Amino acid sequence: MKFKSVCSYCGVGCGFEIKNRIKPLKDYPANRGLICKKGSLEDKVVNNRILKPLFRKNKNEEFKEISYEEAIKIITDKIKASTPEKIGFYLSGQLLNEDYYIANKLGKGFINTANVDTNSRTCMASAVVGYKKTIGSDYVPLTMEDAINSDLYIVAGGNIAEAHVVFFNRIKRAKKNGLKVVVIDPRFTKTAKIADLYIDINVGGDIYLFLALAKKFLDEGMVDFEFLKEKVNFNDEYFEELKKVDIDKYLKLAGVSKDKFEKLAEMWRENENIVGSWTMGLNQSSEGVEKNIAFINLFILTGKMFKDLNGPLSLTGQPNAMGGREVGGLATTLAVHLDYTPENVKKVEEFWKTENIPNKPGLTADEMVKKGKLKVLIVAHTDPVYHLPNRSETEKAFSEIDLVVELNAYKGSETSKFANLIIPVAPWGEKEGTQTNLDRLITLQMPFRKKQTKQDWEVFANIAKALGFSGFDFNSSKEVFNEYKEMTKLSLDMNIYECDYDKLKEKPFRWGENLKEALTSNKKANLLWVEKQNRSLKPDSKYPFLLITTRLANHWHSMTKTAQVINDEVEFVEMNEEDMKDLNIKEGDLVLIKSQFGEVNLKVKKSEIKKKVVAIPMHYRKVNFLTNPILDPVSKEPDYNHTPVNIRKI
Ligand SMILES: Nc1nc2c(c(=O)[nH]1)N[C@H]1C(S)=C(S)[C@@H](COP(=O)(O)OP(=O)(O)OC[C@H]3O[C@@H](n4cnc5c(=O)[nH]c(N)nc54)[C@H](O)[C@@H]3O)O[C@H]1N2
Ligand SMILES: Nc1nc2c(c(=O)[nH]1)N[C@H]1C(S)=C(S)[C@@H](COP(=O)(O)OP(=O)(O)OC[C@H]3O[C@@H](n4cnc5c(=O)[nH]c(N)nc54)[C@H](O)[C@@H]3O)O[C@H]1N2
Ligand code: SF4
Ligand SMILES: [Mo]
Repeated sequence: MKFKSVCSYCGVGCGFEIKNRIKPLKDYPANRGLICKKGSLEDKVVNNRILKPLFRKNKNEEFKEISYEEAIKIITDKIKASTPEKIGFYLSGQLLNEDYYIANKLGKGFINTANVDTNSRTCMASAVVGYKKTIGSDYVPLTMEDAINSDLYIVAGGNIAEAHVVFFNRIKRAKKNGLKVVVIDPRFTKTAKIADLYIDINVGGDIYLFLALAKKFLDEGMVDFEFLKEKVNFNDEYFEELKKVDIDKYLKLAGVSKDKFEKLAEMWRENENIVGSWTMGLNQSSEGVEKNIAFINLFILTGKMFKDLNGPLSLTGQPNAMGGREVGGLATTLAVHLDYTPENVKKVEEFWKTENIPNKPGLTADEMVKKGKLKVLIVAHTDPVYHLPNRSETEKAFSEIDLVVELNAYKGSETSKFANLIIPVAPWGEKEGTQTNLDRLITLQMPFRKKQTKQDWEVFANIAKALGFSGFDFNSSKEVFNEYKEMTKLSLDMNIYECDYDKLKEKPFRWGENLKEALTSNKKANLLWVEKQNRSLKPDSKYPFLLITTRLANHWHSMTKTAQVINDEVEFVEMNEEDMKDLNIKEGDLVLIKSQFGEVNLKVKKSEIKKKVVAIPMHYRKVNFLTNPILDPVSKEPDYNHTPVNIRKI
């Protein structure tokens, strides 16, 4: 028998047919018959499944197998003995919408804790704030197809060749039909190799470059004032500030040559349809929100917004990062794109038939773990001990939480070392439900193996029922989805209620197809002045290099599954040739990399990377022993790409 399903790795969301092996679907909008190596090996059986709940009272004891009922009782007893603000849910952009919906309903709606956040905080939070501030809603206003069919595609701080492989291959194909590509990155990445213009920016130089470009637009009459008058809220102050920008000075600070800058401006002038994308190079920063706004402003200023083939297309990384945002899985949202206002709280209470929903946002991921003084933390489909910055501090915080519960399908996460209770759940291939890819396409994962354990939402529903809450009696993922879609009627922008679950088996559903304007109160976008900030740590004589962390095409984050089927090396640090010479280092030499937070040893790999910048794959599980704890003050996204380090040959 043949099955249709969708890849559970990245945000591209490729459609598959599964018979004896995985085959990409030709008519699927996200991949049009293409697939990458990770996706094609996704059905390989990996042998590290967890199948029985494991418990230990103290974190230094051995785990013992217990029954599922006992596990649920341990959780509910502890929840009853705690106050809501001491309870946290740490969710993931890899959970399905149904899992997210039930966890959010249980946490915010019934346990009444606002501390329900997700690993998307470390990933897309800056883009969420950027979109909300500029276009009034966390709504990605265009699609991958727009980028493919545009004239000029700009990628700033993203490496689609490794992180969105199938999309990259479609962009590469589109180049044959005339698409021009610009890449802005401190590393000459695989994406940069196909670029018509590669801009080797300094780490953290983006805001300088974007402001210099905005000033150039003003100087050269490229600002579309008609569009601004009609579609944008702006004031003179923005232009007064912009006039003060000294282009030459800013380019120097950005590390960008005048030639490259002129070429970029010329390409912007000469191309009608322009799409710009960004990922972690802009988001994971202490000024992630400002970087997002400065980039989006370029499209607003030139009127390249709210029309086909134009605009700022943030690329989400995880398969359901968008769905998590839609359901309301971030601590800063209540549910279905509704923020915490008294009216929204009331609406949601009525919908869920509950009361006492908190009236303000909860703690965000890193804060919840490190400042929340939590008694209970439930972690699902993510590995925060591995992925949060400043690992020593993370470990200390985890060891102080009374009951750490981990829902995982596989053994051996870093978080499991600090868990008291591990509950097995069904992974991709065994479970069923929906996810939203990076361009609003709701897709359906279908099982093709026998389910061996419950899936995530069932565990959350069982906890809810054991606590005596009503509204959790669901028999299938479809029933959960149907309640969720009904709830989207409360949101102002999402027409997910029009999506039919059964039809998803044949065809995905794209919400928001007809939205072609800002979602602010007067339907106009906001042009906001932002400047370069001074929040990150700076290199000095003790720590003279800047560390950034990156991804590789064939591995997925902590490599739970990919390390079992793919051998690509992840234990290396990329360095520039001149820096290697200065330190008398050869390729393959072992070096000690030290930051003020920790140290690791790795082999050196020669790379075309900006001088005094080094890069380590984030798949290397110890990478966050090095990274700094600074967060963007608004999005609370970590500054993963800005840690001063020292390098010494050993
Ligand atoms: N194969 C694979 N694909 C994945 C993932 C995976 O684990 N493996 N994970 C998924 C997830 S969750 C995510 S979030 C995405 C991430 O997707 P990407 O963000 O594209 O992946 P990274 O490799 O982290 O790339 C960040 C890029 O930003 C550059 N950079 C660093 N600092 C700066 C800066 O200050 N300015 C600029 N302009 N650039 C900078 C880095 O050199 C790097 O090339 O990938 C998704 N896809
Ligand atoms: N230094 C540095 N740190 C980073 C980043 C970076 O670029 N640099 N990127 C950040 C970003 S963007 C992200 S998205 C995070 C990613 O970091 P994580 O989310 O921590 O990484 P994963 O390895 O994807 O973790 C997924 C976990 O879910 C488990 N799992 C698999 N299937 C299921 C299932 O069906 N149900 C459940 N409950 N569990 C399952 C897997 O075994 C694994 O333990 O890392 C962040 N941390
Ligand atoms: S590009 Fe992303 S969604 Fe597509 S097969 Fe590869 S990992 Fe899966
Ligand atoms: Mo991510």
